[in-house]
Amino acid sequence: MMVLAEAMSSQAVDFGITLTQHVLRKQHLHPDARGQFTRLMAQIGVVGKLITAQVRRAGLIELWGETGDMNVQGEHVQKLDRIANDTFIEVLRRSGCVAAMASEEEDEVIEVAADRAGDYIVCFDPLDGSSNIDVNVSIGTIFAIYRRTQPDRVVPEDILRPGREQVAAGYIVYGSSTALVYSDGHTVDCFTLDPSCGEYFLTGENLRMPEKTTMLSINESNEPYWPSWTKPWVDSIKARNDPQRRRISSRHIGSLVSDFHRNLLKGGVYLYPADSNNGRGKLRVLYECNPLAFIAEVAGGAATDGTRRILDIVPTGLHERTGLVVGSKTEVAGVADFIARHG
Ligand code: FBP
Repeated sequence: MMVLAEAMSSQAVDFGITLTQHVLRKQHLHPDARGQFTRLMAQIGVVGKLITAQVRRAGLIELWGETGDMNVQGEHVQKLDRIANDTFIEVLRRSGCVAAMASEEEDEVIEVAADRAGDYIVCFDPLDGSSNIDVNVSIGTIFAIYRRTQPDRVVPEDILRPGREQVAAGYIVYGSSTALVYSDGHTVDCFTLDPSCGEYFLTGENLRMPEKTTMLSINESNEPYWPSWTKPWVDSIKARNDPQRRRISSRHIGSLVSDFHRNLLKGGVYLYPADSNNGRGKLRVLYECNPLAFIAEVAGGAATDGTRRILDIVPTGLHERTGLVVGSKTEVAGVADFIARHG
């Protein structure tokens, strides 16, 4: 009887590694772990589920369109931007793991009341790819996690600090499925949400960014505004294609998180230079560039603004922007070298 039960149970319980189980089994890598990071990652998973539910039903429950407000970025706030932002804030506030947070949608830092505060600081872009929300193209959430620097109060240096101080970073893509990718600084791992049981299962472990670039991601309509080095560099990439063989193709989804995810899996370089139209760059250091640069580096890739390593930038403001080049190490080094030669 026991043998049958065992056989039955092993067949019945054949399932993958969940997000929480994975974070738990990696706790030994963090000697001072007390379980708060595990709880925080689980709560970020909850944010992903709650936003997935809204995104999937948006067209049915009139969640497309704008709220009529403008955010601190000077952008029209989409209804789903607002919902994703409020959801992230409320879940983190209740988690007991966070002392303060900064959001792309919020003017100021949000501090958590002392009786609910925890050890971590979280910076996030609640919904990246806003221009794609209403047209059913994949969008995402991006987050960066730091340890607070003071035990009893939050200081500006808890937020305005170089990205290399992140203890973890990740993103959630709301595409054909919901995928959560995060790195704790040791590996980059991908989880897919199983809507039938509401659990994230490990579907990609220790992801490595392919060295070979097969995809170019840049908005070429910005060419009139590009700095002098960008066009010759883009042409040099296209020149890799010849009559015998096409070695490189082009994709610009318009959702950084989705373009980055594809390039992480398939090999590619994403570029959004600071140009004469967006001045110091379009993308935000804290909410977009730092977390993706952290993941790229752990996966063997690199990220630069053309002259500086993204993770060494010390932001002076909550909504500081920068140019971004992220991709394989060789490709990013090639861009920096190209800029140095073409200025
Ligand atoms: P938000 O949607 O969070 O504002 O992000 C900026 C972004 O939409 C990126 O996701 C994307 O890569 C880029 O801007 C697209 O910009 P553009 O439409 O100028 O190509």
